[in-house]
Amino acid sequence: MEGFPLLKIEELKERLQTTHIGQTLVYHPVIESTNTLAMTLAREGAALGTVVITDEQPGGRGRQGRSWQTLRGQQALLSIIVRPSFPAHFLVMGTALAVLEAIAFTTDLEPALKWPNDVLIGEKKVGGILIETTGAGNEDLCAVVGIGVNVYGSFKEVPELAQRATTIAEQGVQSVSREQLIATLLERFEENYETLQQGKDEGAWRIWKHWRDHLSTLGRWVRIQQGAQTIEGMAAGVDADGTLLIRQQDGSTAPITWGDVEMC
Ligand code: BT5
Repeated sequence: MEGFPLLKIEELKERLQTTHIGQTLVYHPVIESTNTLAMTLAREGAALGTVVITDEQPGGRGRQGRSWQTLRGQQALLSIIVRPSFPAHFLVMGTALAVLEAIAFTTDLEPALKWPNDVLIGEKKVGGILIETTGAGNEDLCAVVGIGVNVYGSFKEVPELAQRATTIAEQGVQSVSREQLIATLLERFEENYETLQQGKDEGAWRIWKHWRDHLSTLGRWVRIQQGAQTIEGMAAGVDADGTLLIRQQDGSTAPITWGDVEMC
């Protein structure tokens, strides 16, 4: 891996202070997509908290068939297998917060969230999340939480990402340890996940409020693309299940549950 060392898995294990999440680590230097492998392992009955992790991911996936671009050996690329008994929108919130908190704690940068779960520094994306589920009928719902964070390097030479993507190093923090960032990310994720698994309203409410407080989308004029349809207006708020509320020019409010948000 030219110039960049591979992840030190033993060091990551030493740094990791979790009970379940990441206690089983499946590492390969190259994996087509950690989410795809994690989905296979989940169907085969992998233990709760199993984490699939890599240094290079040629087939990294985003939402809706999009791709996630790899900078070899310079990102945190992982997928976590969980079995949530709480609604999926809370998993989105708990995961986005975990990424945000891990970056904030290990770098002192101040990331923000773009609804529903892009992690930004300034206006540029530093982290993305792809949650996929498996399980039907009598099987428990199993979710694979895929996370990509850009740590070193830059996307300046990648025309379609130069204006929209950034890395932690590009934001001035060159020295962050990927092992520490990943350990902190898994710890933050575990804490949020366990809070939500307890099923108590106050825990879920705390996570919702924290997530909402970090949404840089709110108060901005936004354009939302839902397939061929575009909705434009002021991002006025989010409701209890994370639905984005858009105040349109005619005074009506459009509830948004999916789509791509562009901040104008
Ligand atoms: C996402 O999708 O942001 C979800 C990304 C999830 C990636 C992780 S890595 C580990 C795991 N295994 C996988 O195969 N995937 C997950 P979406 O919101 O659809 O955003 C995709 C868009 O983000 C692309 O169309 C690009 O515009 C942009 N993009 C692609 N690569 C990027 C990068 N490395 N950094 C920032 N933006 C990127």
